[in-house]
Amino acid sequence: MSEICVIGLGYIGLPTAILLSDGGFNVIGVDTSSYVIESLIRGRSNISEPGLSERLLLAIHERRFIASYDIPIADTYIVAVPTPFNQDKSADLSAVFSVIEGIGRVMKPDSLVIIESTCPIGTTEICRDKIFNILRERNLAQDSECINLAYCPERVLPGNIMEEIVTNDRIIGGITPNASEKAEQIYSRVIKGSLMLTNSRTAEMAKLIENSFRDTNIAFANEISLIAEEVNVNPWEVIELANRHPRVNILQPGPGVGGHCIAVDPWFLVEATPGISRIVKMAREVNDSIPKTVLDRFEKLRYDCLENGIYPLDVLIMGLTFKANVADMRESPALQITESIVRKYGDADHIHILEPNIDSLPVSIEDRARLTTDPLSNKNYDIVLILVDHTAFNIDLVQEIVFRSRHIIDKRGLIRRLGVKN
Ligand code: SAJ
Repeated sequence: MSEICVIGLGYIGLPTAILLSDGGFNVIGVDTSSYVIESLIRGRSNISEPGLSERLLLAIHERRFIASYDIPIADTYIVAVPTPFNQDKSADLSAVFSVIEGIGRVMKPDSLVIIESTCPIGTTEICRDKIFNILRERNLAQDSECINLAYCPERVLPGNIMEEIVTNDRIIGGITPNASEKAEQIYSRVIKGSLMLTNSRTAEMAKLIENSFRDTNIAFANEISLIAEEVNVNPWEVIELANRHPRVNILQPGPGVGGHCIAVDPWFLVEATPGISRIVKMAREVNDSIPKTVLDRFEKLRYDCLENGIYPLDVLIMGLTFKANVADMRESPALQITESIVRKYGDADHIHILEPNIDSLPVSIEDRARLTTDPLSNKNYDIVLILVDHTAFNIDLVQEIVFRSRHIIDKRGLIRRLGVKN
């Protein structure tokens, strides 16, 4: 039985490992985090994704999947470690390079290495050179053309990963045509979508432009919403009406763009071609500026309350995660906004947080805000911020909260979408 080692057991690596293990491969999952490995050894998933935990438990029970700290000798390696950005927005590839070097030290010369982590254009070629140098030192390679390395970006949507990981079309960018074909053989065993073969640079760029496309379009929606508010037009209504044009499809405005992908990846394009990627850069800047506009609005409403002798203010914040129906708070604009409010006005008796996807508040706000499971236990709220449109925020709940609130900042258009009377 062919052995696959998946390195980096996060939102992409773990679902990929389980997909491959269900597809008949023996899978060894590797991570450096003791929390991740210890959770997995006990059969518990370290990430929350619908449909994952049951399949994980079964794969561990049947020993089709095992978790380890060490990179083993394997037929295939899949790299799914994070590629964050540095303070100056340049890509931090230290995790990818360290894993590639670790693989190089143990791999067989004909092992296949696949990189799924989002990377700047040209990274796979650098990785090929690193692997080649190590294999040459080990007297296992004379020619870098023999190395089987491919870049195969993931494109699954958090919240629907277990479905999309099977059905999405995939890009396979081999460093050589032979490497592409080898990677295709692996993915074709478990993926129902089409597999499209190309070179590594094109595959790297395709991943970056997919997320930049979305970021740019969300930035447009956010800018439209700021214009609409300025000229006293409902942003959601105007976008809904414009979208009735047969060739217009504007995305939804929000409190900003979060998550570990869209808020990060466009910077890799900007870093590579700073003078040219002007729209990409500006979209990032527009989206990054939105939380501040929400805070400015909050300050105005707070001032209005104080003017009317209301103090202390009861504030309800609905949603902390980066988007609806996930527990992930990475780069979350909702969390960023909440942290600013708590930093300035934190008070565990008066800042109420409604976030049904978490059991405890992040450390940054835990002492000066309260996680509530029953927002209706409070009689009235002076300011309510709707920052995430979780399904749990249904019409009955939102209607009751609206009745009890003096001011509402609805950054998701939930009131209009649910048909709540305001
Ligand atoms: N958002 C809006 N308005 C919208 C859509 C999204 O404000 O109309 C916000 C969300 O609230 C969230 C952020 O954008 O804060 C990102 O959410 P998302 O659902 O658009 O995307 P992600 O980050 O969960 O996943 C993206 C996906 N990429 C694309 O849709 C092009 C996914 O397919 C990728 O696999 C993933 O990035 C990734 O890993 O790169």
